[in-house]
Amino acid sequence: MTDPSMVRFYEENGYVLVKGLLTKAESRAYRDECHAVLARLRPADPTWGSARELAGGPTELRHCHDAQFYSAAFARLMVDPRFTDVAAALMGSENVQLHHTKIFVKPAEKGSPFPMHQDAAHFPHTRHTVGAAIFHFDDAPEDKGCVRVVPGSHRNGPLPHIEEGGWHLPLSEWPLDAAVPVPAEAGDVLFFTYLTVHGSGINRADEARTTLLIQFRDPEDRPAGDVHRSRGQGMMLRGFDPTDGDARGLRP
Ligand SMILES: O=C(O)CCC(=O)C(=O)O
Repeated sequence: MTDPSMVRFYEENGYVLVKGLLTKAESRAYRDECHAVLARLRPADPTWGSARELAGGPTELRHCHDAQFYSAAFARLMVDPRFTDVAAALMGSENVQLHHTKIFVKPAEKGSPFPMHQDAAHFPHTRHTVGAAIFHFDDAPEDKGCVRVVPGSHRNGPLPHIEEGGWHLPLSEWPLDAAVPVPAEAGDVLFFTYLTVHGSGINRADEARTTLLIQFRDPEDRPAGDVHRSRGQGMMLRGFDPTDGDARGLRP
């Protein structure tokens, strides 16, 4: 799955879309699992305050943090070498450690957008190895609110974010429309660095957009602050942790 051109593209642009990492049948099964998990949970809408401003009307988002605690299917996916080998190659590390996971479902016709931001503003680290992998379990064309990126933006380092309305970049300086859409098909996985400026549009289509996001890091990268702790954080997805995780307060 990994080849040098993929790594070069990621280093240069801060993201890469890996086509067909999962089969269509696997994607369908994971999509069903996401919807089944959400159906068992109390509905919670994590739509950012500023997303409402972008949408100009009410939108909705369904989510579940730490998906692997709700279904073993996601625990298996997190350690699948098709994913972890790519994550390792892109980070340039043999070892891949979990930061957190989340399911997002953008409901049909009214799925919430995400204003442009860097994930680094939400959970800063000292070595900036943190990356995201968005698994697409159904097709995500532009009208379904696919992810949009600013290629090369990771090279400018962390940018100041506005706290109010969800920790994002100023809406007028970073319009969603100016970012490059990355439409994806079921089974594709979008990898991007936590410094890559990204966001996503409204789902206006007649089908939900269903994704799982896995945030990962090199275990030798340290959080710059005690923020955004999640269940299972620090779990090794590939290789081993060469540091003293206990000393870093990873044990609850
Ligand atoms: O799933 C999306 O559309 C974007 C999610 C995102 O930007 C995030 O969780 O940081």
